[in-house]
This record gives sequence, C-alpha cells and structure tokens, in this order.
Amino acid sequence: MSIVALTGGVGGAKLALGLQRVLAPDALVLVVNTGDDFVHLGLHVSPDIDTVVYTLTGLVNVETGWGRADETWTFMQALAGLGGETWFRLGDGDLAMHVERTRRLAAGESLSAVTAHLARRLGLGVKILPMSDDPVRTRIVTADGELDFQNYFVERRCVPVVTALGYAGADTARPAPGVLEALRAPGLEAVVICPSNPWLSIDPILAVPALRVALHDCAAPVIAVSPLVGGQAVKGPTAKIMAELGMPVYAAAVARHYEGLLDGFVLDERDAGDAAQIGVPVCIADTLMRDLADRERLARTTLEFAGTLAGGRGAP
Ligand code: FO1
Repeated sequence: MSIVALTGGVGGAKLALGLQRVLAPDALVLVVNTGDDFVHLGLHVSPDIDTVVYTLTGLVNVETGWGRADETWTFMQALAGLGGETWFRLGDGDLAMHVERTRRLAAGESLSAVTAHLARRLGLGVKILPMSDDPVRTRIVTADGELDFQNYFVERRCVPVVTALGYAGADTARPAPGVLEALRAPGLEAVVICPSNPWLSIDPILAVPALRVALHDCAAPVIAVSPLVGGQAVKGPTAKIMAELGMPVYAAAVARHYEGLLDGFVLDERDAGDAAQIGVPVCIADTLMRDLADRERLARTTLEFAGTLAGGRGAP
C-alpha cells in the first residue's frame, strides 16, 4: 500500500503519526506545508516540518504539540536578558534544528535535502517532503493590516480579524522533488488530506500550481479528514477564520472548500447531521485523537474508507 498525506503542523501530525503506525515505512509519503516558514533571529525556521518530525520520532512536546519534550530555555532567557526578541520561543534543543537547517541552506542544499537529512538523523523512517523548495509565505490580511503568518499566529495570538489570505510565491513555486512522483506513482492507493487548518495549513500546499494539478489528476482517491469536531476546531483558529471569512462554521463548508479535489470525506460522528450536505461519499467516524490508539484507529478507518472508493478514480 502506498499513501500520500498532505499535512500542516499539530492537528495533521496526529493523523500522520497514526498513518505511520499502521503502514510500512516505505508506504507513506508526507507532504508538509512550508507556508509558515520564516527567518527568525537569522535562522530558517520550518515549524510544520519540525512538528511532524518531532511527532513521528516521539520527540515532541505533547502539551504544546510543537517543539521538543524536556526542552530547556537557557538561550531564550539569555536573549531576554539582552533585550532581544522573545515572542517566538526557540528551546535549546530545537534551536539546533534551525541552526543546522540554516547552515545547510546557506551552503546551497535544498530544503528537501536538509529535511531528509535532519529527519534521518532523528531516526524517522517515512519520507517527509516539504511541499516546495521554493519559498511560499502565508500572508494574513486582517482588519489591523497584513501580517506574516507567525506574527498573526504567535505574536498576535490569532486575535486580528482575518479578511483574506495569500500565499506569496506560490504561483511560481514548483513541487519539491519527489512530490509529483509520489502523486503519480502507479501503486498509490490514497491521498489523505490531514485534519489541519484548511486555510492556514493545507491551502498553501494546494496553492503550488503543479501540485494541485497532480492532485486533481491522480488516479487514487483523495480523502479529507474533517478538522472540525462537533462544529468546532479541536485546537487553533479554524472555526474563527471560517466565521470571519463569512462562511458557515460546519464540516460541509470544509468539504465545499476542497470541492473538485475530493473523492471522500471523513466526518466526525458529532457532525453526522452535515453528511447530506457533503457532495462526496462520507465516512462517519470518531475523529477526536486523544491518544495513540485514537490516532491509529482514525488512520485505519481512513484507509479502509479509501479502499471502498478506489474504483472511483480508475485506480486498479
Ligand atoms: N507556537 C506558539 O504558539 N508559540 C511559540 O513561541 C512557538 C514557537 C515555535 C518554535 C518552533 C516551532 O517549530 C514551532 C513553534 N510554534 C510556536 C508553533 C508554530 O507557530 C505553529 O504550530 C505553526 O506554525 C502552525 O502550524
């Protein structure tokens, strides 16, 4: 079995971990959002890539969902003492990732090569690909003006009212090496859109033109797992952004957002009433991932659902 999963950070990484645990290592390719990447304190930070790598290697801080467990903060404390910028917190161990990534990028390596190296060094078995090696930056247009992603998300704590989103650089960005190959692989059995924020985490991936076309054309069924549980986001500003963009806050609006790409939608059982308004086959499941068993169960359910749709796109 060969599966491609599109994911952002914390929410998506939970399902990515479930998929990793139920699939053979060479059967899973993760395509990760890089729209949140930015240069901070002179370092190239790739938050979603690191969140996925830490989650899948068991290094993640399970309380925050990002950063490392058992982290120390000597660097941040020293930086605060010097009057430096402390709104975005880089732990001592995490800092090593950004320093080594930045050094390798400056030496001419691509982001995908650096990612593969760092993931391998941390013991990750599955293939993790940035969506693109070209810079794409998510920009949030708010009632307070236009903000870079991390200034909106972390510094302003998602408080400003969102009026529009943009993905600077996406128009000319090419999928990273391996992405199109994975989507066109003859043995591909499903593409899973993880329950990440559609606007902040998945849309930057879909904004890479050749990637979107490949997704549209791919022979395997494309399935999205709803990021809403009981009409609410488990964590993060998905529901808030939907409301601010003038959308009804329910799962059917998420399915509609992915219209034209989807062959199936995994809907949380608390939102079962929305099923009739989703224009593709629906699988109703408990999508709340509290523990490891939940992650594995949702991964299995999603893959079984994909199996029932496999004929729909002409896959073998
Ligand atoms: N999120 C926060 O809310 N506050 C932080 O200080 C913070 C630091 C941080 C450092 C490294 C990293 O990889 C992620 C970090 N995040 C932090 C999470 C990150 O901003 C978001 O999870 C994603 O960008 C959204 O998916």
